[in-house]
Amino acid sequence: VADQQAPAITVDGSRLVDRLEALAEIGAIEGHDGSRGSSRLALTDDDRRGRDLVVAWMHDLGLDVQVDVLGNVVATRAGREPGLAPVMTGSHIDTVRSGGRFDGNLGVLAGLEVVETLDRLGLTTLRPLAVAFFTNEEGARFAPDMMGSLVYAGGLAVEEALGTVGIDGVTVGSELARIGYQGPHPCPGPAPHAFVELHIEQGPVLEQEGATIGVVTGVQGISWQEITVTGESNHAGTTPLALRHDAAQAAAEIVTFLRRLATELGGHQVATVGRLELHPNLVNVVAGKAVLTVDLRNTDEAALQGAEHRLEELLEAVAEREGVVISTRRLARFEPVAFDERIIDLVEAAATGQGHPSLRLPSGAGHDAQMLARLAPTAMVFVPSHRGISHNPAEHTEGEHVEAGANVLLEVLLRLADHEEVPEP
Ligand code: HGY
Ligand code: MN
Ligand code: MN
Repeated sequence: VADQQAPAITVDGSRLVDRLEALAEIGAIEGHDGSRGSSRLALTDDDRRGRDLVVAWMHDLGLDVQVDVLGNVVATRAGREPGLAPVMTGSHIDTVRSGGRFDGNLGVLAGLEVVETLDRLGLTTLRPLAVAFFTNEEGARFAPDMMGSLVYAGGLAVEEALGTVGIDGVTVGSELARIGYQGPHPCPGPAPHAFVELHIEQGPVLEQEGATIGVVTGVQGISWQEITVTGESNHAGTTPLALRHDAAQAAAEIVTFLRRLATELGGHQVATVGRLELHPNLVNVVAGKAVLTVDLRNTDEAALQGAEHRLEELLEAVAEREGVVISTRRLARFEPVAFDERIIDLVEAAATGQGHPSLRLPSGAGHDAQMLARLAPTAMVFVPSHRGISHNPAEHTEGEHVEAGANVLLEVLLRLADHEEVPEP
């Protein structure tokens, strides 16, 4: 009898969507348009509740769950050859304050769905499979972003990470202990054989191009800094313009300069002022102080450095003109990362073989894969974000795209864990 083509192994998309909805209920928030998202800032009680739910699912699936000193959680499914390094997948389950239901969560829960699918079919891969979620991927409360995976990959010392003070004045270490997730396992963590992360695109490209699967080639460079402008508070009514040292005026010039700079540089250059605080923040007082954050990104490292330099020059000019003192504090700096060509090809082949239109593209957002790429051959699978919206309760990905992404992830993980050898880095 001819060798029958084994029916393709597929995930249970509705079970995956159900888990996404259940996790989204923790720290649930409502957008102005009635959409529902989640707010689970890293190491808050809502993050703890989200962690507890996902860890319970990991235990239900019989996985060996390990928590490390930064609260990274790695759940491992035994392979036929236990001594082999696992093929790892995963992402994050912390969110920004205005988070959606898919950012990060999809990658972690799709990993659990892959495990449950293999269990249902009684399949055991040659290599162990690991599903991870990393601490504080967002970096919104404690900078830098991808903190947990950065420490896991050996890019940031444990003590430095634990001592990081958040925007609310508490440290990572104290919050990690408070929520009960300071585990025993050391960082840097063991290098996996390979790492593949499923994530929503969070941008408009796949939807605009009619592609279901994004074959991610790499992640762009990220530069975060906090800028403090110190002027002089004064009376809004009596102070002549020429005598003002107005921190709000200086901050506004920085914000408008950055939009002009990104427009001028073009390409993938983007610039964002996400946080802006004035002091004393009162209607009749010239602002004596402003604290703002700048997020610069580009796929090209030289162009990103150029943008940083242009900003430095602007800050000097504004300080001179307005008679204010401007200081900066580095919050994060990651160079662009290129993913592993072999795994990129595996992702593309799986998408094509499953009949999904795919597109190669760089990631505009930072991801844990950006850090794991320091340890092992790494790549990512994207699925479309409706209208490219993310970091917003309106973030949405169609159920069929969730399922397609998980099926591509399943096939790539099986090839890495069973058939295809990926050359050691
Ligand atoms: O900032 C980022 O790109 C990611 O959402 N942490
Ligand atoms: Mn994310
Ligand atoms: Mn995010």
